[in-house]
Amino acid sequence: MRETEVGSNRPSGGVVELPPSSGRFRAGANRAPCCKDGFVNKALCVLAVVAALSACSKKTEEAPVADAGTSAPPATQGPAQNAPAAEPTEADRERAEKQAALDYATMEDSYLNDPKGQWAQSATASSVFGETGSSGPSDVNQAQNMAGKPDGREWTNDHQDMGFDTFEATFGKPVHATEVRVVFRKGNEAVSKVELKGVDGAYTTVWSGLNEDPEDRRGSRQWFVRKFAATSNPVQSVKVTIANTVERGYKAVDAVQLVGE
Ligand SMILES: [Ca+2]
Repeated sequence: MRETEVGSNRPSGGVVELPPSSGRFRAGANRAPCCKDGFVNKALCVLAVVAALSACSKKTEEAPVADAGTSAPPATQGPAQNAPAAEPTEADRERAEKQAALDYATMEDSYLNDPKGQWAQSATASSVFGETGSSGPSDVNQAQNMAGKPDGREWTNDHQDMGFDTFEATFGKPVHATEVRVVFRKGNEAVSKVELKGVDGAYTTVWSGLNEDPEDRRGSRQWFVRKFAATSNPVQSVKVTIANTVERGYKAVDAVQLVGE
């Protein structure tokens, strides 16, 4: 604080006498009669000191920081890594959807034309939609619709959220199997077990548990795929178990593929 500022803000009539070491006020030039003798004068003198100090303090609080503008970093120089990422445009989203569809087509084509893959020759199931009704199941829901390559004709089970269902697909050529692929239209999340039936009639479980495959929304079909080490014995059939309550609603399967040689 500069000395001249204190003097200009001193209350009218206030007179101050500070020790010489202070150097903050021009005490000598402002010496007043109130500081000469007597209790009243001393009291007035104390009040004057308090008033002067108060004015000085207020002045200090109000005084702007002289170098604030030069030492503080500019507000525009914040860390670049905190800047929010730009929102994708409509064109970006459309391109991403097309790319996903292309990826799906490439994946599906590799399955459909796999030289080591074969489609089921026949199929049976534990239930068929409509079998508990008075007119029985319709042909459009029969298990045999799972035979052959994907064609839009499906087997549909008769339970939405109760118990388990199974279906078994049999293949024309027994192979040392390495992979099973099942084409669902819906219900693939409910698959809970995959067994292989050898030519000797024995079943071997190659996978069981909770299906945690992410939902594939890129195409019209859901491919449930499980890979495993080549079986030592030739495989003739694939048995798949579905836990109906895991994914509620009727399940619809189009085709079953066995991979091996
Ligand atoms: Ca079919």
